[in-house]
Amino acid sequence: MARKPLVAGNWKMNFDHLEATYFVQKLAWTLRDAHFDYRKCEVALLPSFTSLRSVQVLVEADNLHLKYGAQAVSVTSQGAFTGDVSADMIAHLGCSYVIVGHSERRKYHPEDDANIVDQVRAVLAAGMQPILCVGESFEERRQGIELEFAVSQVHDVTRDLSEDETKQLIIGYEPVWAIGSGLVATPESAQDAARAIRDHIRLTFDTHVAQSVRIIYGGSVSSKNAAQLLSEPDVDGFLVGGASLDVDEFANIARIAE
Ligand code: G2H
Repeated sequence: MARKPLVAGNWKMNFDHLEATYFVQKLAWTLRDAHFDYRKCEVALLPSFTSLRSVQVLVEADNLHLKYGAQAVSVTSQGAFTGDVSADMIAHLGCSYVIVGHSERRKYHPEDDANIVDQVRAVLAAGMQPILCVGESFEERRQGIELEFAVSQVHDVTRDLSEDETKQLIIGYEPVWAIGSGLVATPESAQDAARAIRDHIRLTFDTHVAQSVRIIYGGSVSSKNAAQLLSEPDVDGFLVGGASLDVDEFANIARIAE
């Protein structure tokens, strides 16, 4: 089954809403001038909460084919949770995706496995797709347990999901040591991890579910390494951090995945 590649820009805590608006316009123009075919590759931006409404207005007003989403979500639907943003609030802004379990969230916020499962459920219930991030630290790689580690993080979530829910997952394999470091996984090791995750889903569910799930790579992706990574059969696109902050560089990565 052919899976449509996804190139998603994780802006992290960068760009205010004016900068986000400018970026979206410039990216849309750049891709239009390059005759980018959105039927061949999904392009998504994941701004801060404060920019989502501006991005929505622009995308709807100009009928852009860009998708967008949020970087985190509350596990509760409403109430006295100061500072939290619910999945419904995000969905009502036209979002398609929410990142769940990014290693920076796991590190700086109390997001344990149970909380991550609840986030995934909240995102799915609101009709969006979670981009579930998994991946080993340098220490796990040193011990040679990187595949088991990534698979166990996936298992912690999928064991509580139905087949239909699992099909909606996008899994971001992001080795922690590659995040923002300039060190990128070799295409072979990205493929090994993606294949191990896909095999696990196949064993837990079936081939159809396993072939439906998109597994994207994240960690120091750039236009210099994107083509090789994407030539691997189980790598279905990218979660791009630093390189997504430069319009031309991000557009180049999208064009490689087109
Ligand atoms: C990993 C990635 C984006 P970067 O966090 O999710 O960031 O491309 O800067 O390594």
